[in-house]
Amino acid sequence: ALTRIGLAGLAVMGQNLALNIAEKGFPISVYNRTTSKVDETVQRAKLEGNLPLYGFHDPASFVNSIQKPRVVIMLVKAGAPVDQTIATLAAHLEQGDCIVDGGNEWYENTERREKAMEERGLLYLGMGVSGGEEGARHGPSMMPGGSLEAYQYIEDILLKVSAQVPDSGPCVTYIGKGGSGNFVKMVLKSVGKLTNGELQQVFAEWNKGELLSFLVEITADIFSIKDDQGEGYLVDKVLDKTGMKGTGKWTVLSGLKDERVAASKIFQGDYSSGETVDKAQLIEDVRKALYASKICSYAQGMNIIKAKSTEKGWGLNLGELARIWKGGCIIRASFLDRIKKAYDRNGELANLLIDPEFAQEIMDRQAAWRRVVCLAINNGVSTPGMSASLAYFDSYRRDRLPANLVQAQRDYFGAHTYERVDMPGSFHTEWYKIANSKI
Ligand code: 2AM
Repeated sequence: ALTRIGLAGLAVMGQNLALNIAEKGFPISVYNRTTSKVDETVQRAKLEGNLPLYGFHDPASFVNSIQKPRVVIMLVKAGAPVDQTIATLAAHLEQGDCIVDGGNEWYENTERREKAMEERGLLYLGMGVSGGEEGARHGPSMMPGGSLEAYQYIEDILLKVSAQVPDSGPCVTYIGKGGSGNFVKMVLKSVGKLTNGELQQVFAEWNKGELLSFLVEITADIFSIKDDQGEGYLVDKVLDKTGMKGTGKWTVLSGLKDERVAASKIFQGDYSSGETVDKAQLIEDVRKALYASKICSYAQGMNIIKAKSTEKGWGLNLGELARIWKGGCIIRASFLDRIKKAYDRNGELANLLIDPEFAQEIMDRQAAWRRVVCLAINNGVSTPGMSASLAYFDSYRRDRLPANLVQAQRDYFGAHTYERVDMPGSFHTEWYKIANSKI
């Protein structure tokens, strides 16, 4: 008998997603360039409950084992490997068949491939999958974009395979046309002298309220784990160097461990301000500051997506995105419900910050937020997230910014012209001549 769907690319994510699909009752064919991984996956399917998963060592018999119209999900390395895998598969696919890229692909590559596939009579989806290997195996958040027809072929599978959140439903929705699925996925991050035990309690307590989220929950857990190789807590033994799987490749300062160690010797000194700090007040302030900062980072993330959606005409539904992120992915948080409601109230909301409920929450927390950032600055502690969020808020709420000076400078050095606050039109001034003729 033919299988319902195929999956090519059996590294960790691919294996787990294939097993998840099989476990939900959809017979699946699997293939990988290196055939030992095919056998490994077949073995796992046996051990994990005789799941309906069938392995193939060559692309032709793999493709021919799938019922028509055929759907193949690819989970291979982004970039050239995806093009190579498409070429291998497409040689055996027929009109109306469909390829789904479930990797973290750059959205413009997805758009290019979708067009190329369309010319060959094939359908294409670029599907962001969030939740790591655990999510892939037991329920990820899935963001499929591209051909709506292709989405409809596999909607029944995706609805069952994705994370299931009570009251919110399965964490999947058709995102929009083109590369929108991959784009949306991409957008998807000592003063108080608290002990690890106290920190564990603080985070556990926070997780009961408005900050309830996966990241706050796991942080509490982390502060409770003792080191099994020696004295003390494990978290203090973990090297402070940010690792990356390749999901985000931008340079971050925390990666430059050796340089930081050298700089710390040059800038030695006592950075403590000597202020007396009330621990209970500080904990309460940090909780509020964290919440306000979170609103700002979600506002910015949503606006990046919104701007691209407008540019590309994708017509994305931001409230739906908040809903499907409630399970599977690391940003899952009760807070996402509130974001969904804000967009349900007003689908054209210019910025989350000005939704009446979020605006009030920011107002109620800004004094605490400013106290925390000031305290950190006074003590030489860097708080990049909280202070950048505060700077964003303080810029966004201003009706006039010092950008007038930048415009004047641009007109001075490059005659780029400027507009005026009091009359329409484009103006240029001979700043240099006027300034120097006065001397
Ligand atoms: P492999 O096991 O044969 O290396 C993650 O690296 C996944 O992408 C693996 O399944 C890997 O297959 C696959 N992959 C990487 N480059 C590939 C390529 N050029 N063609 C096919 N699959 C590739």
